[in-house]
Amino acid sequence: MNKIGVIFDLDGVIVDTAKYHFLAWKNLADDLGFEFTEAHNELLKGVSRVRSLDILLEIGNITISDAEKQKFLVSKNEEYLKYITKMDAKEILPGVIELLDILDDLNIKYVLGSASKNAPLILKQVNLLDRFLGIVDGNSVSKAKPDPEVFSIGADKLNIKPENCIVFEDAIAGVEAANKANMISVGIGNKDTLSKANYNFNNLTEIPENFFSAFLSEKIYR
Ligand code: B16
Ligand code: MG
Repeated sequence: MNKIGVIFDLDGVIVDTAKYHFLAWKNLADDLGFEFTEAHNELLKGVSRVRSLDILLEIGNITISDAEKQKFLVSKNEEYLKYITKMDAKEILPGVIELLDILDDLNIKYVLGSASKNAPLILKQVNLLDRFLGIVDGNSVSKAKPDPEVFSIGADKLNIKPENCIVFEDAIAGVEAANKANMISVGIGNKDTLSKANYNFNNLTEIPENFFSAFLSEKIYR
């Protein structure tokens, strides 16, 4: 019997869409007349689109009406979609396919838990949509990460108890959300940045082959 389930974040874990978010947000900042750097873009990782715009406007020290914000959210996404619709399977990050194959072999179910409202389109572009049991994205939640809602819905879809779900995340807000959901958090990326994660790896190629089977055999099962 399966005792564990897995929830994957999308941007920064399965694919690197942060670079396209950067180009689209930078385009908006250029139009508004201020500099938006890659360091600024780090602040937007794992954060919802609406919150990202607020952070960007804070950086530019700009105040605008809600109607204008709405207009910018639409135009930013249109710009972002120009990049997304050109994506293909070559953009899947190293180690992803191997990890999904291991999970399939062990009969462990997995779902997506992403802040992105474009998550289904992105998975379709890279040919991974059919591999996931379910998708929880920015359209499915009322509260964004670090709220645990996205992962709690994921656990429901997996039909696995939260404490037996393993979450792969690259963002501080996502690790915090997984911890709040009482799940096992795996930080992908800088260990110092993601110090609150239960486990840390630089990328998915570093996950030991027996990582999941060790949980299944209850050697490190909580
Ligand atoms: P969208 P994740 C997040 O994806 C991105 O990291 C974040 O930069 C973005 O603002 C958010 O999705 C919303 O994306 O504009 O497509 O709805 O890391 O949660 O998979
Ligand atoms: Mg992410």
